[in-house]
Amino acid sequence: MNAFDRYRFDLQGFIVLRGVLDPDEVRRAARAFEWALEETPRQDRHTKKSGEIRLENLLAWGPDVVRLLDHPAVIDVLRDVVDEGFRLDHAYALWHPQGAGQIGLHGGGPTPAGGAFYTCANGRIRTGLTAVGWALVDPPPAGGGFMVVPGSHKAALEFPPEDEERVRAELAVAVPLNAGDAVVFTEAVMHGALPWAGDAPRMALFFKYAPGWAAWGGRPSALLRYTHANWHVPEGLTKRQRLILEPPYAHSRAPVL
Ligand SMILES: O=C(O)CCC(=O)C(=O)O
Repeated sequence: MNAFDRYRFDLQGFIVLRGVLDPDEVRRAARAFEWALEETPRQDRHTKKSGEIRLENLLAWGPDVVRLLDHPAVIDVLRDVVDEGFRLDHAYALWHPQGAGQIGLHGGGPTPAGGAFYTCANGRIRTGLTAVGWALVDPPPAGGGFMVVPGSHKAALEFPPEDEERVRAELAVAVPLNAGDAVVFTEAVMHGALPWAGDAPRMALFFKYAPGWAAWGGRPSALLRYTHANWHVPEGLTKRQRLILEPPYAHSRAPVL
């Protein structure tokens, strides 16, 4: 990251990377998503009343999605804000028809939730669980998708839960992401999502990373995080991708180059 982007991430708790994927790369990733919607067995499709479908076996979707795991644009940011030896903790995809996808504000404040810490000392940012959200569909004019309270990862006071409506109306900002954009955010920043207000369903992919020595999820490795019948490690991963999928440990952890 350049100095400006590092400053921006520290100040706001997130950064939007515009146009990382070109239209053809977006089309191919969206096709893989559609394939997964068809092929994922019912017991592995997490469907909500709102119509939201959440799928978790992204690494089985083929090269057009697997390559996002260590896309050079996000590696650059993750090395700077998480750790040089970061790892994938878990990953999932969200499909939202019109009206679905609202997520209440969470994170922020002086008490980091679980492994979502944030520090910046001696010029070095360190974050715990850190998300990369990829948009495969343009945002509808009426809005929907990621929202954030910029700077809230450094809040010194607790969030007043009875004022969630006010925080949302006065402090949260919607972050419209075009197809091919990625947002990188620390899970320590207060964030959530607005209901999707478009005819074309939202398709978003989330890869969540942790320092190499840490696990946020309840399983020791991203490969095991969502163990189920059809989970498998795809053939043909690069050495770097395998490194990012290694379980958490500190001693002699190799940097992700
Ligand atoms: O749907 C979104 O964009 C927000 C996702 C979210 O809240 C999270 O990843 O913790």
